[in-house]
Amino acid sequence: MSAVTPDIDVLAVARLSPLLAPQLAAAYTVHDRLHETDPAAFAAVAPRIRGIAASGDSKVDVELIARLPALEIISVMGVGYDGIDVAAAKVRGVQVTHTPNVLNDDVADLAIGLMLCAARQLPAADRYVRAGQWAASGPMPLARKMSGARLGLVGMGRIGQAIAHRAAAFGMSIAYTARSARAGLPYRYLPTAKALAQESDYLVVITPGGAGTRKLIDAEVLAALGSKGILVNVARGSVVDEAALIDALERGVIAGAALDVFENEPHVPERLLALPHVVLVPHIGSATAQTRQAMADLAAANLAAHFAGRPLLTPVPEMQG
Ligand code: 8YV
Repeated sequence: MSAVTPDIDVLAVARLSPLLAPQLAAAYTVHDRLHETDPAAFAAVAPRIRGIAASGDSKVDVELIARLPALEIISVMGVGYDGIDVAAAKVRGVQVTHTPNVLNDDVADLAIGLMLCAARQLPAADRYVRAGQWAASGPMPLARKMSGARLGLVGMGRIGQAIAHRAAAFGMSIAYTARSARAGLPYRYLPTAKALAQESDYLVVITPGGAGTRKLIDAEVLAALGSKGILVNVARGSVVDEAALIDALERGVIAGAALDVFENEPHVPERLLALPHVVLVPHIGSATAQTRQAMADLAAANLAAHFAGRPLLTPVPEMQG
């Protein structure tokens, strides 16, 4: 635990995890979403704020950064930081940190779980038993086999590699797309999401969000995935054109989907809710007690390191070098 330095003011821009909030409260004066709840009080403390505590889905835009002249660091509890204007932070000399690696296993586990759920229709099977349909109507319709199928990964970073590693144990053939081929990996590289979808039974999205990947998975990619294909998204809702996805699911352009993330969380479109063969979970990729503890500790440790003048543990790549 870092030394108590209540003279340091930190703005929490997200509802902080209960695993992080006490750590920060013990070390700093924390202003909990004051910029949203009490603009007058925020205006009074804004000049003193030296740190921001954010989560993976927080927004920190150029306007907020401009209102915080003493800001030195933005610590994100999450690997994704697409909501943070890193360029604006950089211009101001504000550090940005995130929590990579500690959540790789959990997100990869969830991706495999969602593939199995969509392939074998596990949530629907559970509902079938509970509703008494097994006894009333006999066996369920047949599902789809996952082992040995073709997996296409959109994104081949640390989590993508963790998913591939697991998928290999299911005897899946593995291909991926990314901005460029990654040296030293035993997986086939395809230059576009469409080319990858064409050769995949399961298309798993695990690429960072942000402007560079917005609606990368569009109607054309979904058509290429085809009527036996299943889409899994454990990245960001912004990477998939949600309207095109709903349309593709309703019209049988693809077979199914399993989604951990959505365009406008926590709101999930009614039309998606109405589709029984779609598996929906509420952004739980990293949501285990063990991993959230590790993420909270790392987010707190980055702030502590900064304010103690030590090197940051996990600055975002744009801040390195
Ligand atoms: C959570 C995430 O949404 O790590 C990320 O990028 O999306 C998630 O782990 C969140 O950041 C938890 O604070």
